[in-house]
Amino acid sequence: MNRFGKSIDTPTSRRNVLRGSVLAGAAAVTGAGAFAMPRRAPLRTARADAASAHLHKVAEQMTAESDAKPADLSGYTRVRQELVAPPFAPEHEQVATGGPKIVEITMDTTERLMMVDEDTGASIWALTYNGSVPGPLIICHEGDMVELTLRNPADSMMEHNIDFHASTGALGGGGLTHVYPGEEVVLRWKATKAGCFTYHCAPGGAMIPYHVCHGMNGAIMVLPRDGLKDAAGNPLRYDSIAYFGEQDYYLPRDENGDYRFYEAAGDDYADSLDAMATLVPTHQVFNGAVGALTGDGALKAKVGETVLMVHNSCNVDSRPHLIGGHGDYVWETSFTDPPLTNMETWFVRGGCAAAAMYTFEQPGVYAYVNHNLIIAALKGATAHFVVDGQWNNDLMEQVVAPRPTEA
Ligand SMILES: [Cu+2]
Repeated sequence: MNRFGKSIDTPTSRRNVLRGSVLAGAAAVTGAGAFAMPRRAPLRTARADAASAHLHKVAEQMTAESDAKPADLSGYTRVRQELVAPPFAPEHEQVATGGPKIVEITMDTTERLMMVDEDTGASIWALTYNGSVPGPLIICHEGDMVELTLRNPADSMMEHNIDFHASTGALGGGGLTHVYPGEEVVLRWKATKAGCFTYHCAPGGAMIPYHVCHGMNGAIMVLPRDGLKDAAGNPLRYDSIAYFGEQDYYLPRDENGDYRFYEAAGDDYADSLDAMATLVPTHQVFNGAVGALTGDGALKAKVGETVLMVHNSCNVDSRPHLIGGHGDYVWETSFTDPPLTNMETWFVRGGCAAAAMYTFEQPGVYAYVNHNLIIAALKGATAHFVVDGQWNNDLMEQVVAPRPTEA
C-alpha cells in the first residue's frame, strides 16, 4: 500500500467508501483526504466532505436498487471517437448523417508533473484526463449517447471520476464513475441538450476544487443534429475549431515567495487548500501553462477562415475578447437558443463552456484574452492566432506612419 492509501490492502473498501460505511470526513471518499494531510486535520472541510459523500451514496444506491428497464439501444450505431489533445478537436460531422450514435470514447486519469510557468519554475502535479489541461474536447450530436471508458492508471495516487454537465442524473455521472488506481469503469449517457458543456472530476468535498484546480476538467460540444444555425435558421459552418481551457491554479509558495516543488501528486494537498481558500489564483492560463498558446504554440488561421472558438472555464468566470476581431456568432448558453451576434466581449460562466464563431478578415496576430486584462497579462490568460492572408485597407489603414508632431 502506498502512502496514498490505495485500496489494495482493504479489498472491500471501494464499495464501502461509495456506500459511506467507512466514511470519515474527507478521508475515505476523497482518497487523498485520508492520506495527504500530514500537517493538519481536515477540520474545515469535514462538513462539505461528509455532505458530498452522502450525495455519492445516494447516486449509487439509486441505480443499485433500481428495477428500471435496460436502455433501448436499438436504432443506434456505434462509432468510436479518437480524442485528440487541445487545442484541437476530434474528427466529427457538423451535420449528423444517419441515425443516432453511441459515441465510444476512452479517457485515462493521468497524473503528471507539468510546468506552469517556465520563467518562475512554477510547476504542478496536474490531474488530467488523457494527460492534457484541459481534457480533450468531445463532440457528439443531440440525441447521441456518449459511452465513456474511464481508466485510472495503476500508478496513480488518487481516485478520480467525472461529472458531465451535459448529462442527466447521478451527479452528472460522478456518482457512478469513481475509479481507484488500477480500475476502469464504463458510463453511458444520452446527450439531450445541445450546447457546449464542461466536464470535471468531482471525487467529493474539498477534493472537488482540488482536482478541478489541478487541471481535471474539459468540454464536450453537443451539436444540433442539423448543425449550428443563426437566429433565422440559416446554417452556420466553421472551418476549424480552437479549443481553449481556462485554468485557475493556486500554487503554494514558500516563505521566500518561491513556488514549492512536490515529489508526487497529492503532496501539495494541504498547502493547496490554503492557497485555494484565498480565491486568488497565482495563475490563470489557457491550456495548462503560461504561453501554451503563444509563440510556437500559437494557433494558425487564414483570412476567410471561420473558426469556432470553444472556451471551457470550469471554475472561474471569464470574459473572452479577440483583440482585433469579434464574436460574429456567440453561444454563451445553449445551441438551441439563437446566437448573440457581433460581440466584442462575451461571457463564459464559471462552470460552463461557450462557443464563439469568427471569420478572420485581416492577416496578423490576434490575441484571444480574458479581458480582465490583469488576468490576461499578469496571470497568463492569453492566446494568439497568427493569421495569413492579404491585408484589406478598406477595413484599416495606417494613413500616416508615426512622425514627429507638427509644430
Ligand atoms: Cu480527479
